[in-house]
Amino acid sequence: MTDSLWTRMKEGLKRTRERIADGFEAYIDFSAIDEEMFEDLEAVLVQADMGVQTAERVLADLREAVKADNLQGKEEVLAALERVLQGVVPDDGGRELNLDGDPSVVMLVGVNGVGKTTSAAKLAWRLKEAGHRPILGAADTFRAAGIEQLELWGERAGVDVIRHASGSDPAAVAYDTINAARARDCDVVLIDTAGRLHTRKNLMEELRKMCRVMEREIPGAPHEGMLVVDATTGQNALRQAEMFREAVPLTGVLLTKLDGTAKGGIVVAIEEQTGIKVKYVGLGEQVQDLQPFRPADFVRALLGRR
Ligand SMILES: Nc1nc2c(ncn2[C@@H]2O[C@H](COP(=O)(O)OP(=O)(O)O)[C@@H](O)[C@H]2O)c(=O)[nH]1
Ligand SMILES: [Mg+2]
Repeated sequence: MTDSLWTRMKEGLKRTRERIADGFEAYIDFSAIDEEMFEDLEAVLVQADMGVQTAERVLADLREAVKADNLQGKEEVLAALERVLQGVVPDDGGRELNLDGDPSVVMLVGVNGVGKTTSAAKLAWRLKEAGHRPILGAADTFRAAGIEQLELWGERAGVDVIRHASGSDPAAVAYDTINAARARDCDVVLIDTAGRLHTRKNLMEELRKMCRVMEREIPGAPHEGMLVVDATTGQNALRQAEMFREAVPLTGVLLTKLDGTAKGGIVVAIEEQTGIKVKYVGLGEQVQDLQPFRPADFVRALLGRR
């Protein structure tokens, strides 16, 4: 199990790793540990979408480590870089879902197309595998196709989906899903939401209202406000975090489509700049392709080490 998670992570990060490793090969002269080397290293990290601000912090820490321990040569510098990155994306817990509620509510938010609906079902599948009794709420009522999509994925995951007609009030769907969870003895409520941004103000209002309705039913709900972001959009993810944060208390990030992008450095930027922990990563389109985020594996895979 562990090995297959590692293999998937490594496979998923292939393009990002190639960008970084090729960058190291092509642009960096490790024979002299000087300012030029540090600047080139920073440029490669920015290329992999770590963001300028985050790459600067990483390089500041790296400079210090190299100086303190008088490190020499490629191997020592890259080992130090690995340690620095692990400090930025720490393996210090806090990446588990908060399931303290009775039932617990996990709300998935994010802009259109990032992978909310599919990730809600993948998460439901994963929770079910772990012995939970999840239920899905189709609170993206904007399009009938969106509701049907969740129903289809719910079937794949073997998890019930609560739905209303398209166009109905998403808060009412959330309310009904909570009550269905109680009636059916489910312990985790997963709420899929809309993400259309051309009505941004309405969307944020709608999300706030859902939060109010759910909190009235279960104190502390939503227990998880999961921001779903698409890794291929790179730095845009940061703006999305700021935007959704105004409406929903965000407790975690679920980063989709890490497979097939060379922008995997965004994971580091998100954590460093928003302070929100990445809890899950999407590495493909199958129901099993959502993984808990394991930072040590991620950093190793990113740098192509071991
Ligand atoms: N390759 C890949 N595709 C994904 C991943 N997550 C979601 N998708 C695809 O992204 C598309 C949009 O997903 P959807 O859940 O409908 O997004 P929503 O609009 O946020 O609900 C679908 O085709 C998904 O299969 C992922 O981790 N990897
Ligand atoms: Mg959707």
